[in-house]
Amino acid sequence: MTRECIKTACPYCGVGCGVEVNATGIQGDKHHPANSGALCVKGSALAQSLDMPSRLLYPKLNGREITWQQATDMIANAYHDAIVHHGADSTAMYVSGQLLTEDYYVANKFMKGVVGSANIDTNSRLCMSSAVVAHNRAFGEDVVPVNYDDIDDADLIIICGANTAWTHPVLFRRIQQARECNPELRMVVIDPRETVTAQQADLHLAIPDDGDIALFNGLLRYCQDQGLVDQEYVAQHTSGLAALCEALAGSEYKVSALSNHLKLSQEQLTTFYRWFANTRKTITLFCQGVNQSQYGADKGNVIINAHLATGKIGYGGAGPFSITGQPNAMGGREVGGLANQLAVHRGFDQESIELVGEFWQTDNLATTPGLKAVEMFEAVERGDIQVIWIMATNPVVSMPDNNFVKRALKKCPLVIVSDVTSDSDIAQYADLLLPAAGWGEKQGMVTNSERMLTRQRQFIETKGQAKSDWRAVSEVGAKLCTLIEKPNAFEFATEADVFREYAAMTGINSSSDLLLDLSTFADITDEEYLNWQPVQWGGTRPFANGQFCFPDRKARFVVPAIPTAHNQSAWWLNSGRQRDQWHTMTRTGYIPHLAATEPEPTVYMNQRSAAYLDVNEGQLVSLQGEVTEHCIVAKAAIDNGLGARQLFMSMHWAGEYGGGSEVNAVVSREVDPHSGQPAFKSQRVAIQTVDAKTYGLYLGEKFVERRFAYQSFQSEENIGVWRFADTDNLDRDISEDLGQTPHKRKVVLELASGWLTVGYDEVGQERVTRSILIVSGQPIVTDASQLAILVGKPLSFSTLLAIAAQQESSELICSCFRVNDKQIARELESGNCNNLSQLQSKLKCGTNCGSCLPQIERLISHHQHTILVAK
Ligand SMILES: Nc1nc2c(c(=O)[nH]1)N[C@H]1C(S)=C(S)[C@@H](COP(=O)(O)OP(=O)(O)OC[C@H]3O[C@@H](n4cnc5c(=O)[nH]c(N)nc54)[C@H](O)[C@@H]3O)O[C@H]1N2
Ligand SMILES: Nc1nc2c(c(=O)[nH]1)N[C@H]1C(S)=C(S)[C@@H](COP(=O)(O)OP(=O)(O)OC[C@H]3O[C@@H](n4cnc5c(=O)[nH]c(N)nc54)[C@H](O)[C@@H]3O)O[C@H]1N2
Ligand code: SF4
Ligand SMILES: [Mo]
Repeated sequence: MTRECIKTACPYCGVGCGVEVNATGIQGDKHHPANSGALCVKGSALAQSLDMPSRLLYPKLNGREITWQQATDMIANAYHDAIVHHGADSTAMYVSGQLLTEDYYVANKFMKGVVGSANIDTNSRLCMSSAVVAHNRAFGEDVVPVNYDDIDDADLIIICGANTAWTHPVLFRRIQQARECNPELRMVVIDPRETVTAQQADLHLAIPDDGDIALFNGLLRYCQDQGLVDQEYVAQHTSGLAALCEALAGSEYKVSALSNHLKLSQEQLTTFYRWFANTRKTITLFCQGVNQSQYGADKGNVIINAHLATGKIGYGGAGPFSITGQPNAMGGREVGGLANQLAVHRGFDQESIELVGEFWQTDNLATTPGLKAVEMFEAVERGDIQVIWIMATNPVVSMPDNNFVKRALKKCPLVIVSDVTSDSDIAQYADLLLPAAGWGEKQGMVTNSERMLTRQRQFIETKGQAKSDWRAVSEVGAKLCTLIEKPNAFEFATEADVFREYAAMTGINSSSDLLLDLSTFADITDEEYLNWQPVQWGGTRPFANGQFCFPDRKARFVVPAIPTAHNQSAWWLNSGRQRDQWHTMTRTGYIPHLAATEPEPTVYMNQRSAAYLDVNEGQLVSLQGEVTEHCIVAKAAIDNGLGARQLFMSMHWAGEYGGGSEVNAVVSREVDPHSGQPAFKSQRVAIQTVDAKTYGLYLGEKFVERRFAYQSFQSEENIGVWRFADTDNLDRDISEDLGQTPHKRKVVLELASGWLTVGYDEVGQERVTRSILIVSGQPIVTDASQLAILVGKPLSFSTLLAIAAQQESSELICSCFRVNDKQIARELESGNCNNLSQLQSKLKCGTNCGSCLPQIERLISHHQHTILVAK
C-alpha cells in the first residue's frame, strides 16, 4: 500500500474515527481523539473496500467516453443556457454529507454565489436537518454542545431513537467502557424496537411511534410538579418556559395518563423521570428515530427543553447530543450546503446577505432559500428544473417514494452524476456521468459529531481520470464565470486554497454571537494544512458561560406540536440500518463478510404478527405503501424485539443486490414542516403473504437475465449467491438457462421438496464444482449432508453448501470470523465455554473489530438466565 504511515479518517459514519495506513494495511489510529485506535466492522474492512467492482474511470456521455474538457464545457453551457432562458432557479445541485468540506464549499459557492440560486440541497436533508432546526431554534446556532469525552464523565446516558451499538459502534464501545469504569453510570434507551442497543440498557422504554414528544413533555411536567426545575438557570439563561408550561398544564401530561398513552408502566416512567431529574451529569444522545419524523424538529426540541429546564448543559458530562450520521454531515452544515442556509451558519437575513455577498465579491448572490430535497425533485418532475448535478448520493434509492425520483429524473433535460462507480442506481439515470476520486485517492477535511475537524489524506493514486469533486466543480465554475463575464471565483490550485478561503469566510462571524469561526486558519501554509492535527471548533465547552447565540444571549424553549394519532389498524413500517452495511451498498455490498449478516431483503416482525399473517420465517411477503401505491417483496424473519403490528426493514437494499426491493418504494413523501426531513420511520403499509410456488438458490458465476417475482444477490469469495422466487412453477429448463458457465457435467438430484442441479468440471480424478442450483416449493433450508454425497472434492463443495445452509437457519453474529448464534449456543450449552474470553479463544468471535460484542454478551446472559430458570 504505502511505505510511510499516513493518517486519515474513516469515510463511513459520523464518529469520525482516525485511521492509519502503512505497509501492513489499514488500522485504527491510536492517537486519534475519536477512537484511540478502535475500528468497527466497516472500518476494519476498509482495505477490501478499495477493490471496488465497476469503478468509474472516465467521463461518459450517454455511455460514451468523452474528455473532461468536453464534459466541463457542456455543464457550464447547460447551466448558462438555463439561467439565460429560464432563470437561475431552473438549475439545481443535490449533494451529500459524504463530500469533503472543500468539495462542499466549492459546490455551495458555485450555486449560491455564481449561478445565483439556493437550489443546492443535500442528503443531510434526509439525515440531520431536523436536528439543525432544533439547535437553531433553541440555541440560535447549529451547535452540538457535547464532546465524546463527556461520555466518560456522565452518570446517566439516554439514547433516544438511535441504535448506537450498530450505527456508531466505536462510540457505543466507549459507552460500554465508561459503564465498566463507573458502576453508577446508567443507560436508558428510548426506541420502539428492542434493538441490540436497547438490550444493553438499564431501562428500555419501548414507546409507540413518535411517542417521544409526549414522553419528554411529561418529563418537563414532572420536573415542574416536583419542584425539580432549575429556576435560577432558567431565569438567567433562557426564555419561553412559562408558555411551554402553560401548554403542558393539562392532565394528559400526568404520569397516569401518559402511562396509558405511551403503553409504559407508571413505574417505568417515574424511574426515567427520577433518574433524569436527579442526575446532574446526564447526556441525551439522539439520531434518526428523532430526526426522521413528521415531528423531527419538535422531537429534537423536547429533548433540548428538558436539558434547559434542568440546567443540564454547558458542563462536563451533560447536554443534548445529536450524533451525525455521515462522515462530513457536520462539515456540510458548517459550509452552509443546505438550501435554507446561505453559508457558514448564516441564513438569508439582510446582514448575512451583505456579508456573504461582499466576501464572495458577487452581485449575483442567492437571496432567498432554495428548494429542499423533496421539493427539489418535485420541481424536477414538474419540468421546472433544466439541469441538475447529483454528487456522492444515490437519491433513486435513498429518497422517500424513490420511484417518483426516478420518474422525475427521466424527464429532466440534463442529469449530471458524479460517482465513484458506474454500478450505483443513480448512475443509470445520468446523461453525463463523471468519475469522482474516491476515499484514499482524495484529500480534504471532515468534521465529526463533536465538531472535530480531521483531514482525510490521499494514500493511493487516483484511478483512471477520476477527479476530486471540488476540482470538477471549480473547473465548471471557472468556465461559467467567463460565460457570464465575471472574474473567476474558483482560482483554487489545491484543497489547501479552498480550505483557506472557507476558513477566512467563517471570519464574517467573528464580530457576531455565532461560534463557528475558523478564521485563525485562514492563513495556514500548505505544510500546516498537510500536517493538520484534529481541531475542534466552538471550543471544548460551548455554552459553558450560559451565553447562547441569540441577541439576548438566552436559549429558547420551544412549544412542540402534538402528534396526531397514527392509524392503528395499519401496519407500521420502520426502517433503518444493519450493522454491516453502508447505505445503498455501493461501498460495502461487494465485501463478502459484510454481506453475510443480512443476505437478502428481509422484513422483520414478531412471532405473533407472523402467526396472525400466517407466514413462516423464510416465506415471502409483499408490502404495499399506503400512499405510494408501490409494492415490494421481501423475506419474512422473526424479531421479537418488535411490538404488535410493527415491521422493520433495512434501508440498504439497492441495485442488483436488492433486485427492486428498495424499502423507499413504499415510503411516502411526508416531511417535517420545519426541516423538510422525510418521515422515513413512520410509514403505514399493507402486508400480505406472496403465493410463491418456487424458491431457488443459485451459487455460481453469472445468473440468468430473466427476472423473477423476487430476486437478490450476495457476493461471496469468488462466487455469487442468487436467491429467487416466483409465483409460477419453474420447470427444469431454468437449469439450462443457468448453464451459462460451460459445465462439463451436470447432475440432477431429486430432493424431498424439489430438485438440485450441480455443474462441475473434471480435473484429473477430482470434480471441481462450478455451480449449484437448488429449486424447491418451500423456502430453502438445505441439508448439507444429503447434498455432500455428490462431491468428489468435499471441501470446496461443502463450503458452498455451508453458505446456503447456514444463512437460512442461523444468525451470523461475528462477520469477521463467520461465527453464528448456533455455534456460540453449542459451546455454551456443552459447557465448553462459559464466558466471553473462553468463547473468544475457542471461536475467535469478537476478537477483531468487536462490533459483535454486544450481541455475544447478550447470548451469554441469555444462556445464564436460561440455566437459572431451569434450576
Ligand atoms: N452500519 C451502519 N452504520 C451507519 C450507517 C449505515 O448505513 N450503516 N449510516 C450512518 C448514518 S448516515 C446515519 S444517519 C446513522 C443513523 O443511526 P441511527 O439513527 O442509530 O440508525 P437507524 O437504524 O436509522 O435508526 C435508529 C432507531 O430509531 C428507532 N425509531 C424509529 N421510530 C422511532 C420513534 O418514533 N422514536 C424513537 N425514540 N425511536 C424511533 C428505530 O427503531 C431505530 O432502531 O447511522 C450512521 N451509521
Ligand atoms: N427508508 C429509509 N431511507 C433513508 C434512511 C432511512 O433510515 N430509511 N436514511 C437516510 C439517511 S440518514 C441518509 S444519510 C441517506 C443516505 O443515502 P445516500 O447518500 O443516497 O446513500 P449512499 O449509498 O451513501 O450514496 C453515496 C453515493 O456516492 C458515491 N460516492 C462515494 N464516494 C464518493 C465521492 O467521493 N464522490 C462522489 N461524487 N461520489 C461518491 C457512492 O458510490 C454512492 O453512489 O439515506 C436516507 N434514506
Ligand atoms: S465507528 Fe466504524 S464506521 Fe464509524 S467512523 Fe468509526 S470505524 Fe468508521
Ligand atoms: Mo444519515
